[in-house]
Amino acid sequence: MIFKTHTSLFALLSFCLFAQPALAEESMDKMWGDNSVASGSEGSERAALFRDGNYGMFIHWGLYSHLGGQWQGETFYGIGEWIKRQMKISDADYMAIAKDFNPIEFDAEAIVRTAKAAGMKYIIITSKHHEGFAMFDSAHPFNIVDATPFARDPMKELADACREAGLGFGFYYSHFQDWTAPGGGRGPNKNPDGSQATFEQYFREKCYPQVKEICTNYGPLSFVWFDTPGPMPKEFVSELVDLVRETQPNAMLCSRVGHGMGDYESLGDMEVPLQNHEGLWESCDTTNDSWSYAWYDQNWKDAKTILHRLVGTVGRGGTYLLNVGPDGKGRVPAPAIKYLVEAGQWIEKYPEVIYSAGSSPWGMSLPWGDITTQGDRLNLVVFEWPQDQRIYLSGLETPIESAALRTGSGELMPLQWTQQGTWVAIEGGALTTVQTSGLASVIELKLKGAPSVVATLGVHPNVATVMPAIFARVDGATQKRIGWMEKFGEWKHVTQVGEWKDGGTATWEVDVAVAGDYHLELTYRGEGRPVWAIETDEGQSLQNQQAGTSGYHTYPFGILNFATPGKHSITVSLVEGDPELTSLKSIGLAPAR
Ligand code: JFZ
Repeated sequence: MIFKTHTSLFALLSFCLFAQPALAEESMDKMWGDNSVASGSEGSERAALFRDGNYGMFIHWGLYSHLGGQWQGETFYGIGEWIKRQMKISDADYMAIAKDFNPIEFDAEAIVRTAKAAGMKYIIITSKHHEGFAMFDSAHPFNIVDATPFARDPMKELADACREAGLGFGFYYSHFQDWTAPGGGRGPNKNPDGSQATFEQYFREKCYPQVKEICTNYGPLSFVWFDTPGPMPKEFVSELVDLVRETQPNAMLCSRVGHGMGDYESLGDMEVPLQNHEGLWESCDTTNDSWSYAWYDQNWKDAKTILHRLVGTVGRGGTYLLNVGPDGKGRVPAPAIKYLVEAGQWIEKYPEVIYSAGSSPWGMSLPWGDITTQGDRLNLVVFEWPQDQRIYLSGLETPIESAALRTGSGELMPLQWTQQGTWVAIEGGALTTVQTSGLASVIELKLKGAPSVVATLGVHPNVATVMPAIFARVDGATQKRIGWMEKFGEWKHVTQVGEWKDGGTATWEVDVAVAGDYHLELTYRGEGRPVWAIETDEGQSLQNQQAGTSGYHTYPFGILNFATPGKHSITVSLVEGDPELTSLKSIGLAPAR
């Protein structure tokens, strides 16, 4: 997923400020600047932490944390660090907040302890976000040491604590957007003396000198995470890249530096991709909804959700960067710590599932969980045990050497497996509730050689299978990735099939383990009451009408029969309904009992 289009994220964000339809069909290439990466970093030494760690902590912390999503008694429910811009707080009012910012409870060592207990290998923190406030000691006066009663440099404290504990450390720096510095992206366009401010001026007077400060005053950095390059000219990005390379030869640059100059790709926020993705990449996510602290935001990902998203990201071939937002006193919210540590205790028992683990040969998640690899060994991570406690795998060509459930105390409980055509069923006979409860179980499958898999979509006989539109072959319709903000700054992305022409179809090639009846459901959005037709290669068909709603909704369409197991195709077409407004997100099949 490499976007070469130079339409900027900046442009997209502006678009979304003014038009916020629930489902704006914005293609991803408009959201990003050039999100490609320079090649050659993959095997490098500086990529080692990133490649093998697979899990890091992101921290959004700034003056906005003191507001916590509230200004003059009113709550802003979007991502908290955007409050200045979204609530149109004046520069003077905003800069004055610094006088009240006194995060006396900030405890760098406690944060490092949490990250370690969570199983994370590094921390990346906002040294300066779009608001323009430096959370470090800077020659520019709008900083935490000179402008607040706190008068400490928490970045120094955190950098030291990370080094002490053997964690990697890196800085986020908003290089284009600076809302309070004259000439900064979306900042004031006039200088205090009334003269015109330019981006070059902001770059020379603030951005470049500050990047030099973060790169020279805090010891070795593992990452410099620039963000939202917008329309920033290449010459400036090059200067920053050169500066980082000279001063921090071991720092990894994320693709959001712009102009294809990063070492690794940063994917769209808050998502685990559906398909395996090549190269070095990261998915950044939040423990709740907002990146920065927001007083109302209690939508925490629990330990199981954190693990599922982490294993899913590693299973797709990536690295998971998970954010916490300390409050105005410097405290990381207790629920975030609780769930991170719970997930960390699980990782401590099953480290090989995460660290230095490879992606799943199936190229996608599976209905019961996900898979990571260590050489010839597969880690089957079961998040939802089917009732019959059988785990099915389709298309595995490499013979199995052994199968065992890891008990978590280092013991292996042998499991049996049976081959049924292109499928393997793994079962324990009498797995107890204890063995199948907990956050997730790990089945270790040793293979007689490197895993070889025919990655067809498997229709599982004992658990519902959802098949997203990204896996469909589309003819006479448009398969497209769209993104929208659900709340301000909360990105959602879907690959859907829409713009149906007459006779247009979406077809899923599937491998059915067991012949029989399956409930078929469609997830789509639309208007009025669309009519859909579904047909299999065996001539089994369904046609039915359901409601069309503005958001994606799942509707049952009937029972579909497969007379024989094995390879089949399922073809969906829109029979009636607005061909432009009706879009299909996924189909699902659940065994009828
Ligand atoms: C940016 C910031 O604006 C935001 O405040 C936060 O720091 C986040 C981690 O990064 O927001 C983005 C950047 C890129 C996309 C979406 C939000 N994107 O391309 O989908």
